[in-house]
Amino acid sequence: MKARTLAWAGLISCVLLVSAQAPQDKERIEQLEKKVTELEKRLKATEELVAALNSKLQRMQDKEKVETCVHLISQLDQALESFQTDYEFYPASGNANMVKALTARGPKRPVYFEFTKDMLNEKGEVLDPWGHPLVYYNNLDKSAPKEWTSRHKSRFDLYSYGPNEKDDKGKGDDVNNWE
Ligand SMILES: [Ca+2]
Repeated sequence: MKARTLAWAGLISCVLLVSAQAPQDKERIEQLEKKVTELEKRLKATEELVAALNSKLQRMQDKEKVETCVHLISQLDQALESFQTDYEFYPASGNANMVKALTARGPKRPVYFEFTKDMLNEKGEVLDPWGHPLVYYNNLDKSAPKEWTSRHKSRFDLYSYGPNEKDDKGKGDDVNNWE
């Protein structure tokens, strides 16, 4: 009998203890939930910041690459003019034809343009800073595709696909030698 009373008393004290702690636990859980929500917000904000920084970095890299590309096209333009001065014609259309002609030894100079290995692909085409071959059309040899609208009628058109890495036929973000 005594043992039973003691057991009941123990059980009642446990219930009382749990019910006494319950509001505190609830509060604690709520606090923890708040913290989790706060951390989730912070994480989201951090992710957004990282995305914004990556986008800014990408734009900066693209800007740098565009400048490099403009410089490369301008240098090739000059080299092609030097070639024309010596031979009185421009190299035949096609990137690899241009590279081949410009690396041939001219009568007045060793080569018209020195390409480093990393500037060329396995087909011997010169690449833009995004790794795509430049497009070169000699507008006098009439070998450009029919749909091509030549800009330098009596010279050549040279362009890069630009930062979007897509052929916009010299328009859009393409980097070219006529604008
Ligand atoms: Ca483009």
